[in-house]
Amino acid sequence: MLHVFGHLNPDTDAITSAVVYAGLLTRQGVEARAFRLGEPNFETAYVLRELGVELPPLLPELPAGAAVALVDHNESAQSVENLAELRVLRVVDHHKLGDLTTASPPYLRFEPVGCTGTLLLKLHREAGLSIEQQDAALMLSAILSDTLHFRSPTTTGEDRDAVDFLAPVAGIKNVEAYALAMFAAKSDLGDTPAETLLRMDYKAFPFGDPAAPQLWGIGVIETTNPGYVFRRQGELLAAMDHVKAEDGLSGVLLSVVDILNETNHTLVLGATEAKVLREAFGVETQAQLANLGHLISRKKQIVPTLERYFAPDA
Ligand SMILES: [Mn+2]
Repeated sequence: MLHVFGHLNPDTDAITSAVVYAGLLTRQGVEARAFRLGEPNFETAYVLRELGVELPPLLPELPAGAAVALVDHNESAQSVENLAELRVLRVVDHHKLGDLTTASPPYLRFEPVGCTGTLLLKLHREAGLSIEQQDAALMLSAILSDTLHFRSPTTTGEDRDAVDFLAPVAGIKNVEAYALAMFAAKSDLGDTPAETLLRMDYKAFPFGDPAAPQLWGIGVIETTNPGYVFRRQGELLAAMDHVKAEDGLSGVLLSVVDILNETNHTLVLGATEAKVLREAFGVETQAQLANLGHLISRKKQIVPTLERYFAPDA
C-alpha cells in the first residue's frame, strides 16, 4: 500500500493533494491512501468542513522499506523523519528539488506552477479521467490557498486556467467570496498558543555548504488581520527564541503576510537575523520588525534570496 502525504506543518495544498492524489492513484489501480504529517490549520479545517471531506489520518510510524508518495514537498527537512529508509516511489511537487534520493527509479512530476493542485488536475486530464466534484473543490481550494487567490508572485497562467475550469465542476459559483471565507477562517486565530502560530506554516531550510549546512526556520502567518499578530509580537518572539534553541537553528524568521494588502512585515529574533536581512534584502530591522515590502512568497522570493546569500563562494 502506497502512503501518500504532504509536508510537515501541513497547509491546504499538502492535505488536499494527498487526498486527491491517493484517489487518482486508486482509480488507476494503485492501492494508495492519504495521510498527513500534522494538524490542519484553520483554513484547511474550514475547507474540509465546507466540502464534507474527512481529514486524512496522521501518518503512522512506517517501517523501513515502506512505499510512499510525496506530494507538495520533496526535501527531507520537511518530511517524515525516517524518509531516508522509505521507498519513495512517486513525487508530485511544485517546489525546488532538494536532497531527495531514491533506491529505484521513481515517478517524478515537478512543474513550476503555483500549486500541487494545478498539477493534479493535469494528471487527471492526461489519464483521461473525469474530475469528481469533491476533487475539483479540493484542488480549487488548494490553488486559492497557495496563490492567495492569484496575489502571490508564484501564480501562473496554468493556476488561473485551472481555477476557471474547476469552479463550475466544484459547483462554486463565487470564487472570490469562497477565497475570502477561506482567508477569514485562516485569520481567526483565537487564543492559539504563540509557538503553534509560529509552527503552523513553518519550514526549515538548510543553507550554505551542503556538507555543513546551517538550518534556518522560516514561519509565515498569512492573514487578513495582521494587527492581531502584531499585538502578540512579544509572545511570538519568545516562541521563536525557544524554537531556535530546541531545533538547533542558526536563524529564525516569522513573516506576517497581509493577504489583502500584499505586504510582508517580518519578526526578527536577534542580531544574527537582522544582519542577514540587512545584507541579503537591504532592509533594516527596527524594534525586531523588518519591512520586506511586497516580498510575500517564501518559496519564490525569501528562500531564493537567502540561498544566494549563503551560497559558498564558487
Ligand atoms: Mn503547495
